[in-house]
Amino acid sequence: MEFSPLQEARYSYVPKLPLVLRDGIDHIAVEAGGATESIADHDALRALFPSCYGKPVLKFATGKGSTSRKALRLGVILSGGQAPGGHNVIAGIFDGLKAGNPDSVLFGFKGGPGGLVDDKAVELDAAAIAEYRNTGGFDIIGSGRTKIETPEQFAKSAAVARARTLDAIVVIGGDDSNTNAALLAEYFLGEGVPCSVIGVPKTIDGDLKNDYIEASFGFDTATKTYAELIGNIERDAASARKYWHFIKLMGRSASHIALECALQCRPNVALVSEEVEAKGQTLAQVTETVASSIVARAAKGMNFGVVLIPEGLIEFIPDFKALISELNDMMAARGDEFKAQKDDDARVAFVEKALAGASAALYASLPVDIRRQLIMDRDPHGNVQVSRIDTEKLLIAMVEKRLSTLKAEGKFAGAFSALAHFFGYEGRCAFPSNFDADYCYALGYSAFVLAANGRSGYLSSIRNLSAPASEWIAGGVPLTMMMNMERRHGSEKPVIKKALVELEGAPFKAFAAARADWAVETRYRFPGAIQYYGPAAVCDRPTETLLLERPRK
Ligand code: FBP
Repeated sequence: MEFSPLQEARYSYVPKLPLVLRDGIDHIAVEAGGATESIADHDALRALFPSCYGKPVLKFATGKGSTSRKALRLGVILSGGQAPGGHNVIAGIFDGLKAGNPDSVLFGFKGGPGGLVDDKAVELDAAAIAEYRNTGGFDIIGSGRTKIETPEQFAKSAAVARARTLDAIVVIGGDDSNTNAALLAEYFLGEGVPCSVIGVPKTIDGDLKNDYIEASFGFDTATKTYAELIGNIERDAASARKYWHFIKLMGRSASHIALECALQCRPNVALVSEEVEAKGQTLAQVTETVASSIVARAAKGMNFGVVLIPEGLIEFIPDFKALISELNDMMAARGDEFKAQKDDDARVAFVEKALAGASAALYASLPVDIRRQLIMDRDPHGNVQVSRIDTEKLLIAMVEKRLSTLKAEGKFAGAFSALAHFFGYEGRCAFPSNFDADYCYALGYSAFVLAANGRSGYLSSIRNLSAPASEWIAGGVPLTMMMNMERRHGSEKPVIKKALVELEGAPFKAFAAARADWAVETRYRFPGAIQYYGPAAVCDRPTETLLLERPRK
């Protein structure tokens, strides 16, 4: 394979570690805090996690180390959607492992958690790792969305851990995958399987965060990639002055990506699903937000603009949410009948008959493509695959309708020509930014230290991220500490709580303070491409979200 010049150059990039991880593993002391509690539902979670519940938060400090120097056997799994930096997590684990003992072995389970259940693994050696250092993608071992949930799957995972005499398994994943990691850790402890389970916080969506996890990896690179593209489109819009660009941005549930891109690029409109839900806005009201910017700008002779739409929007619009939950229930209850329909048209007709009341009316009012997209397969965790629903086109159709009414009423005299875009997959496998390259390598190294200290049921944690890497704080957070009980598929389940955009948080407040001006004027900001070489102020700068949420003291 021929490498691009950037790929060649990135192979020799040396990720920056926090100082505490630089002095060698004999000098890493593991400091433990007091007993912890879950964020809610203490009794239920204590009962479900008798071995893991209440463990202390761990912090690594420079001092007398306790990390084992014995040869270890570790397994690693990439789980869920790709996020830039996954390869560096594996490189960090590998380098830590080999620094501990050159005879240690790292296995990569192929294709996600399913690779553990089916024992599909490959040994990762120095040559294999070298080819993937500082590159995007998850292709070193592949990823998957299998959920380990049945007793058979747990038993098979335990048998694999035993047969391979694994000391630890590191699960690199988002909230659902790390919930799975917590269950696996508990199962292993309960069954006496001598194998730790450690998680690593991954997801471009940015919704796996809390007091101890400041950011999930991949969010930095993905948002910078989208922001570059949005900035370029803004320039084009302001040059051509004839198009409104409707840009849907990935992020299955939370709007962190859309909000971060808005802070970086200052578009005319950016919708935030969490606000839509909090205000109980209908689709018509959301349409009005966009239409009013178009009307105001047209009055100033600007028939162009940029609108950012979070991928998960429709699930936050109350009437849509009700429709989706009725669809889920109906598809679960009458799944066989539904699947027996001969084609898409028949399935749509079947659903139209099966629904009732307001949901039936809403479903029938939607463009046929959207009706089809809403009944596509759910993912293994039961989520609607929102990245496959053309919300941006739905919104364009709604806005067009509204503008023609306003035109007829003499309230809009401008022109409206819209283009639809969806940015998602473009950002998930980009070369990790310096921030993500460093952060991921440190997360991996830290996961190794946790494993080599025999800790289980922890999420690798690197904090103080708005400071330079040398000042980052490494350690581990008990997975149960981030959990609560939520209703899933009709019953109460323990899950890691998803972090949605907080309307009282600094990023949203900064956006809300400026958006009225952006809606009418042209205040575009052009972030440009990710820079890997050059001044730290340009190359190592974290996201606006992180800088606003964790201002440097
Ligand atoms: P994770 O939560 O697994 O990190 O995945 C996030 C995501 O990229 C979402 O933003 C998107 O909705 C979804 O994955 C797309 O899933 P798929 O890769 O299966 O198309």
